[in-house]
Amino acid sequence: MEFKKSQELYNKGLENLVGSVNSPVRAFASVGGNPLFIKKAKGSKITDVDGNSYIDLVLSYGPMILGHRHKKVQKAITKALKNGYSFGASTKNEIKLAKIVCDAFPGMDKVRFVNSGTEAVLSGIRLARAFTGKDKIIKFSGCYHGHQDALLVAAGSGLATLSLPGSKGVPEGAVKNTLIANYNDLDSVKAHFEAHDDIAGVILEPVAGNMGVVTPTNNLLKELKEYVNAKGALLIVDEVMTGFRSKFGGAQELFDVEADITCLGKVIGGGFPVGAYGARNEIMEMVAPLGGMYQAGTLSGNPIAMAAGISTLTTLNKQNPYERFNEVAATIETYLIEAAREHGVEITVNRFGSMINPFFTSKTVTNFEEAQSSDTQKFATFFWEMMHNGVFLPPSQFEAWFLSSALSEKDLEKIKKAINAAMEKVAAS
Ligand code: KE4
Repeated sequence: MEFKKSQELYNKGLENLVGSVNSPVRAFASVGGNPLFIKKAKGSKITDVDGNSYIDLVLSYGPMILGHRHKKVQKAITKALKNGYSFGASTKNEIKLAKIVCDAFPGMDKVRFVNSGTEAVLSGIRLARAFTGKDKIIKFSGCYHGHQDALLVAAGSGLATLSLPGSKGVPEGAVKNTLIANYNDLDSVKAHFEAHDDIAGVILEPVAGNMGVVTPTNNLLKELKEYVNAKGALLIVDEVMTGFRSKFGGAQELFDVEADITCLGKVIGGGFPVGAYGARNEIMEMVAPLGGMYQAGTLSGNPIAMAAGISTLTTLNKQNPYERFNEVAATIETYLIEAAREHGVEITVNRFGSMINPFFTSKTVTNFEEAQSSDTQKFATFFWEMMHNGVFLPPSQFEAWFLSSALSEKDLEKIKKAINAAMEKVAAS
């Protein structure tokens, strides 16, 4: 496999782009080598500028759940483009997408669209503070909620991959109201409530996907909701990754728990920049122009992005691919476990719905510390061999592989072959 043109573009991009990327995880820092430059994608495949084609398990880190360039989404965007790109005023499609979203999440009477998951969480946190009149927020180590100052204290995803304990440029004052708990450890949350009486809310990924995949144990979401509400705080569920992916109503539908505030992104825009936050009326009525909590955005509710979101969610709801996602993920888990056993490689596979990833460790992985015990060098070897065998994975141990409904049986056969070749390479490394 040649990466000559990607290399040329990488070098050219260094002049005006930081690391030749617009998001750190794309830099391939933790797997070595240089970032891929993509030319095009269709269905389950993505093609780089050197003409190498891969089965795509990155899917833009989640949004492309229908696969790339789905015909219904393409049609909806093309139609919307004919009316104009952005108006700075409301359009009918914002109402349409808002209804789809609020119908999917019973805990949401109203929603506000923004332009990214970061913006959705930033606003959700501000809303919890506005509604409760309290300042502190608890987050879980290893969970990543976007790059707002207050939450870059123990983030997973990019920061974990880059092993930075926080971020430069985040002032002490910005994080003094952020408390850190351990995922799947309710007692670590209770300890904070025993020590502080000004906690506005607790935020979590209901299924963690930014330290690799880490699933909640022992009814975590339900117990957290009951405890946090009893303490006069709000449960903020970050469904940027799990929303519409683990189930149409997100992890909340699966675990039968209603968040006080829900944050969304990724799939909701079908590949276009859309984030959202929502809650029941009494909470959302705090938001300007109705209430005193300010939040705004030039391109919020962008009509093209709304059209992409409506067609993506409508198509997804009709397809209802969730059972098949579970089956395909179980099949890939079997491929990984069997190949690892055959080649004597220690792995733990965590999966949840259409999110899956192997950790190169013999330990179970239920939190960030255990995730960090995995052998990232082995992951790097595995990653590159998968690439050479035509499967594009997120270039980091601390990410989730994503499935799309465009994956075919033939793709699965190719993934199986690639996993066997990659596991053999790891065993020999
Ligand atoms: P964005 O601002 O990147 O749209 O969303 C931030 C965010 C919020 N919450 C969760 C649970 C998330 O997973 C994310 C973003 N996820 C990463 C992937 N781990 C996006 C990829 C990237 O940073 O380039």
